[in-house]
Amino acid sequence: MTIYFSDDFETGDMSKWTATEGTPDVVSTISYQGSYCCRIDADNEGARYNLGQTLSICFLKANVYFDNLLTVNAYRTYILRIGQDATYWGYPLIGMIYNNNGTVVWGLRDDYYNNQWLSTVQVQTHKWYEVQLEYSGTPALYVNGTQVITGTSKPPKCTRIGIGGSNAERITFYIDNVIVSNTLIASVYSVTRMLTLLHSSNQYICRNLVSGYDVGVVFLRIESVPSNIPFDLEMI
Ligand SMILES: [Ca+2]
Ligand SMILES: [Ca+2]
Repeated sequence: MTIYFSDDFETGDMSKWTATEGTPDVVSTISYQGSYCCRIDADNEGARYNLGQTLSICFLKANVYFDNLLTVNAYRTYILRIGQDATYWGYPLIGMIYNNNGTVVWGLRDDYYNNQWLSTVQVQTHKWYEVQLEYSGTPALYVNGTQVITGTSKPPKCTRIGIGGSNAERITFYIDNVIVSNTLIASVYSVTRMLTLLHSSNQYICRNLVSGYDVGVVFLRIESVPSNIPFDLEMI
């Protein structure tokens, strides 16, 4: 696995990003991990990072928390962006939330070809989500380790990633633990579920431990089942 970029915002600022857009701020009032995360609460607010290369495949993962949700039908808020930023917003592939006739759901949007695809998975306030956006032959969005929607088109190039963006209703949300990789990044939800199962049944052999990874049979010695993540697995 190659990690192209990560930010847990524990620097207390947005200094890891190539550029900020609007005025995203780093706050200590809430975080998924550590003391800090990024707060976005305005339209066209976020940040972007120049990968310094053109990728054919890319995965962008982050933890996201919503203070409030979209109340107006057909309004959308961008959370994660992958693509080219030749222009201001760069017509990226977007992981978003969308008000679909009163129900706020997770969705995927290709700004370049003006396509969008909506899942049926509802979004809730006041809980941390793990969201992952896949730029590949089949673009996809994953929420808490489960693929919720796929797309059929994508921007021609992947050179930059971003958080935030279009947010005309100006909802407030928080982002922590941004990571960009060349492979699907393991979901802590899959691992946590498996560890709980293993712990309760005292079984230490499992298949396909991590969603998206075909690891075959692995043997684990579980030192503990922590209430928070990340945690270490020791191969024996
Ligand atoms: Ca943090
Ligand atoms: Ca702001």
